[in-house]
Amino acid sequence: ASTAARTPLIPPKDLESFQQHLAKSTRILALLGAGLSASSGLPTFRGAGGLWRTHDATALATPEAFSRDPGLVWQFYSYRRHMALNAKPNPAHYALAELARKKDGFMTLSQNVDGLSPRAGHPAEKLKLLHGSLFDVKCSDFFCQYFESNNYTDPIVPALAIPTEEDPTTTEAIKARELDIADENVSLPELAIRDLPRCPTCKRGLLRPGVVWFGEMLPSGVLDDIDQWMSQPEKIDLIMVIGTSAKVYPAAGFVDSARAKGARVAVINMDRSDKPMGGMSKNDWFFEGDAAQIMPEILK
Ligand code: BV8
Ligand code: ZN
Repeated sequence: ASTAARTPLIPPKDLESFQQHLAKSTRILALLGAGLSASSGLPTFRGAGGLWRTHDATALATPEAFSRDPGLVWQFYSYRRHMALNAKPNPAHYALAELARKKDGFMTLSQNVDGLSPRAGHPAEKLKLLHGSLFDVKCSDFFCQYFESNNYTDPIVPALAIPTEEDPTTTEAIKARELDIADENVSLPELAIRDLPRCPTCKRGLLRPGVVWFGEMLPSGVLDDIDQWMSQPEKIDLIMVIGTSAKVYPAAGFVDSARAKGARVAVINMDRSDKPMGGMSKNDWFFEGDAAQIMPEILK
C-alpha cells in the first residue's frame, strides 16, 4: 500500500506545530505505558486483550497474592517474562531511544517492565523504570538485600516452564492461559514451594520478580533521580504521554508535575478518551493511533 495509506492520519498542522516545538525544546519528558509495547505483541493491562481483562490487578500484582500463592504469581510473571523475551522492540522504542540520545535534557519515565526500551538501545541514564523490570529478581525476605538484574533465564526454574505443546504467545493460548490463571478454581499444576526459586544468599526467602506491586513504594533511587531532574530551575518544555491510561499513581502524577513546570503535553494513544488527569489545553497535542506508527513520524 502507498505510504499515505500506511501511516496514520496525523493532521498536518498538528504535526507541524509539534515538530516546531520539539525542535526548540531542550528539557523533554516521556511517560511510557503498555500501549507502547502493544505493537510488539505484548498485551496491555486494560482494554481489549488486556492482561487485567480476565484477572484483577490486585489478584496477582500484590505482595499479599505472592505470600498467599507464590506459585500462581510466579506462573503469571514467568509467562510474561517468556512473552517479553520473545517480543521485539518496535519503531516507537527505537525512535524514542534515538531522540533520547540526541537531546541532553531528555528523561524517559517508563511504567513498562518488559525490557523493550533498554533492548532498543535507550540510553540507560535517561531511562527510569518506575515499576522495575521482569528481568530483575530479588529476595522476598524483608531483611535480605539480595538483588539480581538482567536475569533472562527462561524459565527461571524448570517448574515454571510454560506448557510447550502450544505457542504461548498465540491469542487463544494467551486467552486459555489467562482464563486458567484468572479462573481460580481451575487447578493449575500445583507448584510446590520447593520448586520455586530460592534466595542463594539467605536461603530463607523465595526469590520474587523485581517489579513494584500495588501497595509497594517505587524504587527510592529512581524517585530521587526524578526528583533531582524535576527540581532543576529550567522549565520543562514538553512531556510526551505515550500508550498509557495514566491511571496508576504516583507514575501518572508526573504529568501534572511537568505541567506545573511549564510543559506542553503531547498524548499518543489509540484511544481518544484516554487523556491524563487534568485534561488537555489548546497548547497540547493528541495524536490518535498506534504509537509504533506515530512516534517515528512525529519525532522525525
Ligand atoms: C503506591 C508492575 C503506596 C507490576 C505496576 C486509589 C486512587 C489512586 C491511587 C490508588 C488508589 N488505590 C491504590 C492506589 C495506589 C496504586 C494505584 O495507583 N492504583 C490505581 C489502580 C488506582 N498505586 C500503587 O499501589 C503504587 N504504589 O502507591 O505505594 C505507598 C505509599 C507509601 C508507602 C508504601 C506504599 C504502585 C503502583 C505500581 C503497580 N505496578 N506494574 C506488573 O507489571 O505486573 S502497574 C502496571 O499497570 C503498569 O506498570 C502500569 O503502571 C499500569 C498499566 O497502565 P498502562 O501502562 O497505562 O497500561 P493500560 O493497559 O492501563 O493502558 C494502555 C494504554 O495504551 C491505553 O490508554 C490504550 O488506549 C493505549 N494503547 C493500547 N494500544 C496502543 C495504545 N496506545 C498507543 N499505541 C498502541 N498500539
Ligand atoms: Zn535472601
